[in-house]
Amino acid sequence: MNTERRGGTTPPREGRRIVAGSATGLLAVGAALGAAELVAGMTGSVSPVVAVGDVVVDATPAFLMEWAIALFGTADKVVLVTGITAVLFGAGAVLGVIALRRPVLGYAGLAVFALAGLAAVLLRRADDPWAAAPVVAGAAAGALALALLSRSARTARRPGREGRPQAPADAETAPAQVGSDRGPGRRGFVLTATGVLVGSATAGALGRWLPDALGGAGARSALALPAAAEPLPALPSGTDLGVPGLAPFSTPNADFYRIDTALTVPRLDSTRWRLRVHGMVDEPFEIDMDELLALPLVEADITMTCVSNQVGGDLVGNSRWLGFPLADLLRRAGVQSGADQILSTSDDGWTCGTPTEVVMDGRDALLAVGMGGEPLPHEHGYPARMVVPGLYGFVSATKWVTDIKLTRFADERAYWARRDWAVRAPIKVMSRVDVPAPLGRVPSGDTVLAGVAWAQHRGVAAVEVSVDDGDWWEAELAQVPGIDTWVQWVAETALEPGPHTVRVRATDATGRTQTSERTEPIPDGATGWHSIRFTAE
Ligand SMILES: Nc1nc2c(c(=O)[nH]1)N[C@H]1C(S)=C(S)[C@@H](COP(=O)(O)O)O[C@H]1N2
Ligand SMILES: [Mo]
Repeated sequence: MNTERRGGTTPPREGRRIVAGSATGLLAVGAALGAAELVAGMTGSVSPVVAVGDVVVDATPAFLMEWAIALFGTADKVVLVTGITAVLFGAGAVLGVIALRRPVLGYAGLAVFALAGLAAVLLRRADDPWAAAPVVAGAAAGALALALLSRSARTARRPGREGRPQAPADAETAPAQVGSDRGPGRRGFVLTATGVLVGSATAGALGRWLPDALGGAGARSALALPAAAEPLPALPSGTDLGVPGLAPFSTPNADFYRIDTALTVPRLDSTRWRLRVHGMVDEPFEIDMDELLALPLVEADITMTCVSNQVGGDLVGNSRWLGFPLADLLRRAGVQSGADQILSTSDDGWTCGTPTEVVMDGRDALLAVGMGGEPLPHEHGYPARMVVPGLYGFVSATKWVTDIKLTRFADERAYWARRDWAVRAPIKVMSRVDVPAPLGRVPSGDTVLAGVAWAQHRGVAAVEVSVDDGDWWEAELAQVPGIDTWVQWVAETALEPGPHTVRVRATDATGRTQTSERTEPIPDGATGWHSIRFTAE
């Protein structure tokens, strides 16, 4: 029952007002966010928190961005979204306390945040008729929660008025209620609060998973990919040496690295997806998913690499992609002369500039819909993305792509090019040691060294290894289906017990050997030899 204490141990009135008020404010913010997520999920429009985050990212100077990325790595998005949410909850707590005395100020505060959210979503998605819906729903839910909770909190704080029984005659219970402003009133508040909390959490979770769970026509689970018009043969045997610890030749979708600026993974609906091809073209057009899937699709084995990959890093992965040749799509539009840049834009506003000549030179540049035998995972661009063999992802691999504009490099700069990264960025020849693991322990005697090497669209001609600064010798290369993928390499050597170092370098098919000079990823990709230390015992 009531755990009322008396006299000096009762918190002062002011303290209770602060507790009830801040709880009210926190819960009202929760209700607003939950409702906004639910409506965003149902209407397929952008979440206001994400939209505000995008605005913050866009407004952040490059040096601060780099600092944040250096500090938080790929968790930078989580940090930003958490930060925005924390600011909202902090402001909510303060407003909740104020609102207990001056309700109008509480609603005014809510309105200010709603307007900021509205500005952010409209900035991001002026063309989406549903853009404002999540903010409106969030503001309504927030106001309702604020009204319910502050009424309940005020009731709880007013003994002898609404919701409080008159001091009962029963001597047993009377002491517990003398001077108390709790009892049923407080219970009412706790009940209301619990209801609001559960409701908001449920709404938020539903908003995130509803579209997929419902499995509507546009959900990823409902998308049936056609077979390629000319399917590729199975991978040649011997592409995967099966050495334990060595990256598999085909990266499973679930293990494929993920790099993007999206604050939360965009979850698009394929029935609402459209790609617009326009700019310096003779015949601009739009294509939807039904039309795209009706075209003769092709398959290609392509290894993607992120320019941010450090020497020895794992921001690289290989898959069999299904899609339509980008060059054919552009030919349909009729590219005008001088349009040297393909400026592609994702649903969430990220932009990417790709040299037109590279896409048109006959390589398997794709508008991809499938990856590893499945529709693209949401994380990797569902329902459609670009993949261009030989170019780092930031200048070629737009996920959730909805707009392709033919333009000139001299006229427009894409997202990373505006932030001091290169404009043209072919993938550099690179090799990595996977086995032994860094600082690993292996049995002495005959030892297996293994790894991967890549030089997409040129091909890897040779991989050399050197142990303990000794002579370079050539590793054995596994099979590859073409020049656009990485290749596994393996080398065997006899080792004395003790500490050892192995280093590796690759040479591409144009005769260019990986340089020993160590450079950072910015602006156009890291260079240097990968070496690892290990112990034979
Ligand atoms: N929409 C969008 N597409 C994007 C990016 C992005 O930030 N947003 N990042 C690019 C970068 S830098 C890389 S390396 C690849 C990574 O693709 P993945 O996450 O499927 O591995 O996506 C590219 N496509
Ligand atoms: Mo990247």
